[in-house]
Amino acid sequence: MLKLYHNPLSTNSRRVWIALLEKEIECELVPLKLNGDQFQPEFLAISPFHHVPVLADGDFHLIETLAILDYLEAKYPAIALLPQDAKDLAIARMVQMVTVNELTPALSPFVRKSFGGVGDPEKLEKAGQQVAAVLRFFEDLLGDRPFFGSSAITLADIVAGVSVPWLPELGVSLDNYPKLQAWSKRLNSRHSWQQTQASPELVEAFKAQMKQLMKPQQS
Ligand SMILES: N[C@@H](CCC(=O)N[C@@H](CS)C(=O)NCC(=O)O)C(=O)O
Repeated sequence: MLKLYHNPLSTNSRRVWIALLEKEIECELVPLKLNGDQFQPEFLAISPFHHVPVLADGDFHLIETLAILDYLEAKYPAIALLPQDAKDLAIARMVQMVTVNELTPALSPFVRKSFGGVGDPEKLEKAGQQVAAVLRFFEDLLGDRPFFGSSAITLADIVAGVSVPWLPELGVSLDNYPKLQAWSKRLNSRHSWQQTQASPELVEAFKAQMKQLMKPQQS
């Protein structure tokens, strides 16, 4: 059976976990606390950059979320999570890359602020503009279809769909993006999203830990 080394609060781990559930692939979950256990030699041997997720298929160990998703799609095609049409396939890949390369880095100041950190107004303003540009791009790209490049869920929805629906919690409103709002609702109601949602207790404990860590930087 496949093994997924993950952390319940890791967005990247969640993407792979959701894909496994959507594709109905059985998998053993191996949780890491990321409290230093990711630096243990046994884990570094399979994940040299000490990150989760790691997918183990027998002796084959795979890191990097997008590579893992591609592997699952190629090895388990029965429930397809990528469109066939050339343009739609490109849209699905584009959304994955824009999420990782444009949206995710711009979220850092918002995440920091939501954990009680002191937000640098200039950085927040710049990051806010970048997030808005991504949301406008995604809103237009979604068009009148329920999912990116498809009438059925794709890897693009999985990759963007653990970040965009989280934005209101970070203080970024989706009010100006009605299509993305409806799409977020659609995803949040899926079994795979609900099953992989971190418990409120876990989220609160993590926030408290982050606040503690950020204390010296605030004084
Ligand atoms: N590029 C990697 C990034 C993975 C990543 O940053 N994982 C975080 C959790 S979301 C992690 O393991 N952090 C702990 C650490 O780096 O020590 C991917 O897409 O899988």
